[in-house]
Amino acid sequence: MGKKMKKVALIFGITGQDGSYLAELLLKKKYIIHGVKRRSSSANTDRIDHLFDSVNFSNKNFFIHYGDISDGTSTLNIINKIKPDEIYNLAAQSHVRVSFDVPEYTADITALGALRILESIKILNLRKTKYYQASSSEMYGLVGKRKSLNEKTPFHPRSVYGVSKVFAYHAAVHYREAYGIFASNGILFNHESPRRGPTFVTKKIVQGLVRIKKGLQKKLTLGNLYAIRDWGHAKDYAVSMWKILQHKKADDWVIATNKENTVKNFVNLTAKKLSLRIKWVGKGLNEKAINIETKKVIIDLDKKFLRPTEVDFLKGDFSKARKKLKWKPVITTNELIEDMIEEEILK
Ligand code: NAP
Ligand code: F7E
Repeated sequence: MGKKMKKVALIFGITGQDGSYLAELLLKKKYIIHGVKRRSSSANTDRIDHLFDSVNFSNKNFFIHYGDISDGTSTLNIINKIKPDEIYNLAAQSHVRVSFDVPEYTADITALGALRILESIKILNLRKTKYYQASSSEMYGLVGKRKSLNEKTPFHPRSVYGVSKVFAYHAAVHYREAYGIFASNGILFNHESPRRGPTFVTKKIVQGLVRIKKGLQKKLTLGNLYAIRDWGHAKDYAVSMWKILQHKKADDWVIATNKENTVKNFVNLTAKKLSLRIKWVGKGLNEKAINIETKKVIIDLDKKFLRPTEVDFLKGDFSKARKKLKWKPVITTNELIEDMIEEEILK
């Protein structure tokens, strides 16, 4: 009997928040990992530098390749060279607000990028390669009733980011139905971590309030305080991605915590953990938070952080994943905030 072959995974978007947690998880599971990094003028491997030799771009089980999912030839060549067991497509222009400014670019990367990977699997006739699509709760968009959303809830996206994710979702379903490719969608609700990009609201709040506490910043400026989100921890959600591809058949899965919080609640919870006593005053765009001790305004609002169309409410019902994948979130919102604060304080 020969030695059991190690599984090979190819991760598009390995330099992002989720890519880094997924890479850590798969290395622990003894995978050989290939990651695709796009060329940038300054370093973009901060989140994965601890996993490989950044000079030679590799270690024994971890290899980085230059590539870009806007480039169909490079995408096809990488997939052909590696012929992975599993492909995780986490690459995207992932910022909703930014998608209003760069819609065509967002669609090229977030929608057509997914198509390019699926088409490569088809052209190369990789019958055994499984495909994971990073789908998003932003696909739901405008929700009628404020109830938990599941795999059967219809989509009504509110941004080109959301529209692009709906395209990529349906592309995965289509390649599954038309060509028998094992293509699954993880419909992930918001998930955060110390590695979250600085312009997403949770990181912006934690970073801002920690800096205010340290006396390094005077004020934090936000947009809509009343949007409701279901925030989980990216580390838990990386586990779900892997489980989705280990399931016996390709399918679509909601991954969430089924808990809701407004942006304002997230601010209040973070301020409390930092022992910053705040009081909210004013209405609409004039709403502000005052530091009770110093009497200074430490949070105000600016309309530049509002979106032409907002997604007011997102909360996910992950019963299907709980039952069939035996997945559930482990890290609570409070622990998530503590984890984010801890990392920020050490900076
Ligand atoms: P992220 O931190 O923004 O990471 C996105 C990754 O995509 C980065 O590695 C980025 O590279 C890469 N990328 C961007 N354009 C690319 C291109 N043209 N070619 C190749 N790679 C490219 O996002 P994340 O939070 O980890 O999310 C991972 C995926 O899940 C994304 O598809 C996102 O849309 C989706 N999603 C996220 C959430 C969430 O709450 N985090 C929820 C649902 C779905 P650089 O490092 O060079 O920028
Ligand atoms: O906004 C409000 C904002 O940018 C959350 C991405 O990972 O999750 C993420 O998209 C809420 C929105 O995330 C500010 O209007 C208020 O209602 O952190 P965010 P998002 O748009 O929910 C989904 C699931 C993804 O798939 C995406 O890739 O917070 N908000 N004030 C603000 N948002 C930002 N960014 N900045 C503010 O100042």
